[in-house]
Amino acid sequence: MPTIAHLDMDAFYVSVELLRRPELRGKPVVVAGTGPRSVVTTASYEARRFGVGSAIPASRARRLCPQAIFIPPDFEAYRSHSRQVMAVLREQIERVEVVGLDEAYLDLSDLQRPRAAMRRVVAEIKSRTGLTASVGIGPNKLVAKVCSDAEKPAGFVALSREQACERFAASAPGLVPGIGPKTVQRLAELGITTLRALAAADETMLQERFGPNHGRDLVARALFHGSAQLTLERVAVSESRETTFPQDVADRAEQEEVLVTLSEKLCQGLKRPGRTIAIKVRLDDWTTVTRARTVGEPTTDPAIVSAVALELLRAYGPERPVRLLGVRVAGFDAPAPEVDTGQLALPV
Ligand code: TTP
Ligand code: MG
Repeated sequence: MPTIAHLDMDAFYVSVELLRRPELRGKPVVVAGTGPRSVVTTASYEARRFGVGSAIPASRARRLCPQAIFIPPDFEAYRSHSRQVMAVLREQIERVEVVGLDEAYLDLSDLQRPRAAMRRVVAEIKSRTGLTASVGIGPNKLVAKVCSDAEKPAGFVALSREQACERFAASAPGLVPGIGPKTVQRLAELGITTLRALAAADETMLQERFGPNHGRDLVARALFHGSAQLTLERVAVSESRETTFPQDVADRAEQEEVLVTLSEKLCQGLKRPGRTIAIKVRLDDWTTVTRARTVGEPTTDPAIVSAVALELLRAYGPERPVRLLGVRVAGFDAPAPEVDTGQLALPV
């Protein structure tokens, strides 16, 4: 029996802003662009009480809640906090599917005590970032997702499929992801305004109205049937930078300079420290050679990477002009914090 959790950060962008402006806690706060046509990205729970929510025009938000404090978005800050949150998930849970900056599914099927595991995850996120998250747990992604939203903020709801049907029976069909506003409208025209009614609706009638697949799918969703399959991330096994010269380079000093620049660029983009440093050298006759060395401590330090890369180049000592140079770092201990770099297929 699969056990899936969905974790979603509470009022994510606003919560990140409140970390550096704690004096705004408890107040209506809105993160929105400043242009005339900008929209609200996040509203604090205090602002939501005034009807201010994601995606409404900022001008409307100002009318609904004139006392709200408006903050322009700082996506770099949200990304960096997101990375910290996702790092906690990956450290504690083996199978993780990140679906956005502030949410992820986790496969808890193999764990003895899945709820305890998620309590630890939430506590660790709080202690490392100061941010709160809400968690839903269920036998599939649909139940988990609806549960994570049910008691925000700092919610923690675990339900079986049957319990989910019961608990959300009186809710509008739009509560369930995948049932959009247009469908909700058309269902209402048929007198179907609750999940209970949708679950009990005549499937043949729905199939006639919505098409065979959509009709069947609507009933299945209302019954909280759904997939427990996570789209797992590919773990990058290495990261590299390389460059092909416009003209072959015979001068060793020039080759070394390029290798240092490549090492610096590579280290800037490295998401995790690696143990193995390698170079790739392609000569003007297309002979391609790689040389690698493993260092004691995993590193992202450009000084170390470039020093090792230079040693490897000197030890090899290319005897013909060089067409291409590359540097690679591999041997990462933890899984990649982001979906693969697109460089998996390139062997050194
Ligand atoms: P959500 O998780 O939908 O919202 P939230 O985290 O702000 O609030 P909740 O407590 O209800 O989960 O979205 C996560 C972030 O994505 C949100 O902080 C801002 C951004 N976002 C937008 O930029 N535009 C949008 O329309 C939505 C819904 C979210
Ligand atoms: Mg959220």
